[in-house]
Amino acid sequence: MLLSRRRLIGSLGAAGLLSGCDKLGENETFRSILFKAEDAHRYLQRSLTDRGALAREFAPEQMSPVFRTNGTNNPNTPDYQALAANRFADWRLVVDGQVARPLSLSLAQLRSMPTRTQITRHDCVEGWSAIGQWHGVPLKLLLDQAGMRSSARYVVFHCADRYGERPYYESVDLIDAFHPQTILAWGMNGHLLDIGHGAPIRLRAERHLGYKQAKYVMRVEAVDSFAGIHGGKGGLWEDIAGYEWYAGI
Ligand SMILES: Nc1nc2c(c(=O)[nH]1)N[C@H]1C(S)=C(S)[C@@H](COP(=O)(O)O)O[C@H]1N2
Ligand SMILES: [Mo]
Repeated sequence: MLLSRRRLIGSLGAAGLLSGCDKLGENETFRSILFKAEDAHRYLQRSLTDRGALAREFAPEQMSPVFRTNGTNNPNTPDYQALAANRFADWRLVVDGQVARPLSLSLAQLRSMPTRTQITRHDCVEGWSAIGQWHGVPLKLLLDQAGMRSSARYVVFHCADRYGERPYYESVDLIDAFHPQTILAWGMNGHLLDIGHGAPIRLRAERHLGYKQAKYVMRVEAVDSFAGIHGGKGGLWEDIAGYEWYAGI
């Protein structure tokens, strides 16, 4: 957002400078500056008002040769280790909360649903980025199948890994839950998701920073508020480290 505000000032400044200068409007250099300002302004409008806009997608040759892992890279609970030892054949994703029809889906069932593939850039607040390809089922399809109730306001992701007593958890609002690039990814870079990156499934909410991209998702819960979710701020880092719940980029 800081960057966006700077862009706003920049683009308003440029537009203001040019608006009174009719003759300059015929000058090629000035015309190109004007158009750049317009582009910046359009971008800004989107980032401020169009929450449904798509995150940038990249070409295969732009994928990072190395995509590092961060946070948990192998949940150390006996339950998770048992699921992993059996290649997640016994794993089930639960979709519940404010839904008419709670779901319990196997990895095979998730993989047989319509798949979206997208190459996007992951931005971690700790100061690194990587471009990777993700394969997964749009979250919208699961919420529709479960019959999400109109009382739902947020979708919470409960993960297998623990930070002390708590699991990792994150959440998004319904705009992001239904965003076309919000998927539960079971694959990465053309293969099944590995444990380091969140097997068997992890969230990709591409308009958000890295800590929103919950790995090792076990349960998707539709809620009307965060009151009953741990510290009440909608995510582990929000509750214990003061991170912003809205991590839009
Ligand atoms: N379950 C879980 N999800 C998580 C984390 C974590 O520790 N546990 N770390 C987050 C952070 S801060 C980042 S940057 C990304 C890292 O994803 P990667 O390991 O695939 O690079 O996962 C996010 N999702
Ligand atoms: Mo991160």
